[in-house]
This record gives sequence, C-alpha cells and structure tokens, in this order.
Amino acid sequence: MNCKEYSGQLNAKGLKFGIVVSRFNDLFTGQLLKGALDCLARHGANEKDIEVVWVPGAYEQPIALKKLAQAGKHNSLIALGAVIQGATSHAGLINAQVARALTQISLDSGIPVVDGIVAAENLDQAIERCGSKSGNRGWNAAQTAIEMASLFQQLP
Ligand code: INI
Repeated sequence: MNCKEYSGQLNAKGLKFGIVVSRFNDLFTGQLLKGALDCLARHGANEKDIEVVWVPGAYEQPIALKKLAQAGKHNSLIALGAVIQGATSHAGLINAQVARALTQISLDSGIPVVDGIVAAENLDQAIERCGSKSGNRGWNAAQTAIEMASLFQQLP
C-alpha cells in the first residue's frame, strides 16, 4: 500500500514551548522542570523559545495553560505538577478536574497540551517519578511535547 503516513520527529529546533509548573510540592516539581528543560535542550530547543510560568498549585494549571493557549505563541504546552494523596480526598478531586481541563484546553485550542502532572499515592511514588527509579515524568512530558509539535507542523 502506498499510503501517506505522518509521524512527529524528536527534533525541537525552532519549536516554541510553554511550560506551566506548580510551586506546590516544589521539591518534586523543580525536578520535573529540570528534566523537561534538559530534554528540550538535548533535542535542540533554543532557550529563548521556552517560556516557564509558575502557578501556586495543580488546580491553577488549567487557567494558566488556557491563557498561554489563547496567545497562540507556542507549538506545544506542558503541565508540570505533583499531586500527592494526603489524609483527605482533596488530591483526588484536583487530579480528576485538572486532567479533564487539560484535555479540553488542548481540544479547544488545537495546541497539544501534555499532562506532566504526577499523581502519587504517597511520597515514595512521587520520588520514583521525579528523577529516580521510574525516571523523570517531566523529561517524558517534554519528549511527548516535541513529538506532538513536530507532528502538527506536518499535518495538513
Ligand atoms: N496542589 C498541588 O499541586 N499538589 C497537591 O498535592 C495539592 N494538595 O494535595 O493539596 C495541591 N493543592 C493546592 C491546589 O492545587 C491549589 O493551589 C489550592 O487549592 C488553591 O486553589
């Protein structure tokens, strides 16, 4: 079959990224940001093409991402946060709301929004996902953002 296929490249040169990162649990989100910036740099992104926006917590992520999406300056947006389950159901409520909102912003704006928010049951799980045993979720999110930005440059 001679079909036309589209697939994003892992080359970030010339692509513009917006990163929204939560201050809440910044012991972890700082590591996610470090991982994301490292990934973008290693794939050829230019520092001047990356904007980082700090928000108080995961709950504030959607409104900040929506503002960036409306500006239309970025090829991909990345949400970085760490929601860690505590004694109450607060974390679970935040996770459900925020994940749904990120999807909606992405669909409404047509700009890829990558969910790099770690949802952890406890501190150990958060540690594992923020630069140790299970890698760095920020690095993974940035890689997805590069691939999607590249793919969207190709799609008609
Ligand atoms: N925000 C987080 O980013 N992670 C959490 O684990 C968290 N917990 O568990 O409470 C959290 N709460 C704050 C929330 O995101 C808002 O900033 C706050 O409710 C003000 O709107």
